[in-house]
Amino acid sequence: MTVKTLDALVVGCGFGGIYMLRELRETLKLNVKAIDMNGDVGGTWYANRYPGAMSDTESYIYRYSWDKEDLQQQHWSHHYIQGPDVLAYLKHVVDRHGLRKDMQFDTELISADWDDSISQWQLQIKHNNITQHYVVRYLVTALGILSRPNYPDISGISSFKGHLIHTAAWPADIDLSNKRVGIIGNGSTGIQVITAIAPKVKQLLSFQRHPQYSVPSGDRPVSPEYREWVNSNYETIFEKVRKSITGMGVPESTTPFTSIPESERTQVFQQLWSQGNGFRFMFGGFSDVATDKQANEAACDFIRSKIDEIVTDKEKARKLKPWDYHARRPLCDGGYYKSFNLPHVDVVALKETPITRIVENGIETSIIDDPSKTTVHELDAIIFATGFDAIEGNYNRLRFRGRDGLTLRDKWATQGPTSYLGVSVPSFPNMFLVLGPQGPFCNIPPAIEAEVRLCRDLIARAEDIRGQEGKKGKGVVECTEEAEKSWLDECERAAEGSLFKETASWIFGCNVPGKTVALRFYFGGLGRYNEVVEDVVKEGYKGWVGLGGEGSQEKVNGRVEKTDGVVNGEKKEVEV
Ligand code: NA7
Repeated sequence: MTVKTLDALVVGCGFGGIYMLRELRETLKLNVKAIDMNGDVGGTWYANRYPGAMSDTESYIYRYSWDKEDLQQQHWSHHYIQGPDVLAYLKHVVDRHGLRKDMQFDTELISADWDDSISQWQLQIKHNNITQHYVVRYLVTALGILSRPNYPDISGISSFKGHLIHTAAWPADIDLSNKRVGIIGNGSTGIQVITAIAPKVKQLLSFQRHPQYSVPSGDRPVSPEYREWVNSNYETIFEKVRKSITGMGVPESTTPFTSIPESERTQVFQQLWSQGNGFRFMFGGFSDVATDKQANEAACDFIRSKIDEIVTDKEKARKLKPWDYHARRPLCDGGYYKSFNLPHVDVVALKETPITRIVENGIETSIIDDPSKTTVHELDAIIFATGFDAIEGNYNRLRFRGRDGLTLRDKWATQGPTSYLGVSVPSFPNMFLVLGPQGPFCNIPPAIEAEVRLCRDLIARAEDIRGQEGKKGKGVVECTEEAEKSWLDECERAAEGSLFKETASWIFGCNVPGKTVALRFYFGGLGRYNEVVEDVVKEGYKGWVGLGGEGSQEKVNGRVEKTDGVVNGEKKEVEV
């Protein structure tokens, strides 16, 4: 068997994997490779090429902050970036930094086993149906939090004779014009697809379980003056983003809802609505919409009144109006509710008329009070906009076996996925997760940057220690159970009082039947997360052993000095 050695393998070539590869190769000068199951770079943006895909972060911060020259040169036409433009940007970054030569596509990690005898990871990866074996010191997983598609558990799916499409695997050649289309799911993805395809299809039915609160995106072209302002202020802009709660580039209010007169509150919501952006609406006017029931209900009422204003058919408006807290991921759109004014667009309220099964020519629903009365909605295509097995979905699909044979799947089976600061798991030495569980809930690129830098610095420290110890040094770094526990406690504290906790969504794992419902994010904000990381680093990487911090090198190496099998760091192929 041929075993190739590398210093590090990065799994995933999306936002996280690209930056990690760059840092390990350019900053740490390691021999590193990045692999991805997809046919090219882009991660979630590669897979989710559905019509209407768009980032809802201000475009000038939905990007890397570290290439200052590129920030000045790479322009966006609009305030929000469309999916194809995000993909083009990531390809541009990869080519600009010559990263492609260390990337391998259509390549899947199959298993990763920690080998205590050599203090390295034994990996199996598959490319063109051929399994390859690698031995690496560092394993970095940038698998994406929203990348394993969630298919609904509805009977009869395979009997459908028309097109079956998941938004996270959108076929390049599908033409939906003149088709009768049913779409299941109206989260962030569903409302984007509905808005984009409604004017083009023959008929569109939204099969909706929970109606959603959405506000206008406010997208518009970027003026030259605005662009100039952004270019001249990038340092300050990114500094503010790193210190903010959401990292979204929207103002974050410190004004409690009840602190201003009742007569002025609607006006605040109206102003937010006119400016656009779901995060601005939730965080920009009042500080407590996500935590205070009265503030939240007022926000809900405001959006419900807008639905009544926009949607002319009273019955459609009734079905589209949400009743629960406005405490899922905030949404925005480019005319979602208005789409239902088109005569060929309608909503099927699944709480009243649930899906009984999928049949060969469409979706069958019944009536909640009389299940014997069924209706078949005839369709040419069914779109599943049913989201993802988020956060741990891709980890559970693979085999990660850490110290003493423990698999990540088993470790996470009962209490849900856990980590220390989103990047490290006890008993999984020298494994670094980009956007693992309990990372900050915020705009993704700045969260990725924070986590990649932390992983890079941990690896750099491990490399230093390995160097100091001479050829026999292993440079093994691992977080402790206590550190993970204390971070989980901190995450629980930060989520206390959040209405998100009381509202079922993918954020807590409620969207996949059988998934453990648990806290999967840090709700303390990106700024606070960055402060915690800074403190941890100042305290000698508190919580990790093997880096000269609170633990000792001996403590970790004591466990791994059992044998002296050395494959370390050789940049060549070896036969074993
Ligand atoms: P989401 O936000 O998880 O939305 C999935 C949607 O699919 C949501 O409306 C669900 O209804 C619906 N769904 C899921 N399963 C079913 C079944 N079995 N029957 C009917 N409806 C179902 O995924 P998205 O892709 O929209 O967004 C995920 C993130 O990606 C988003 O937050 C952005 O950050 C990018 P439910 O609300 O559960 O009743």
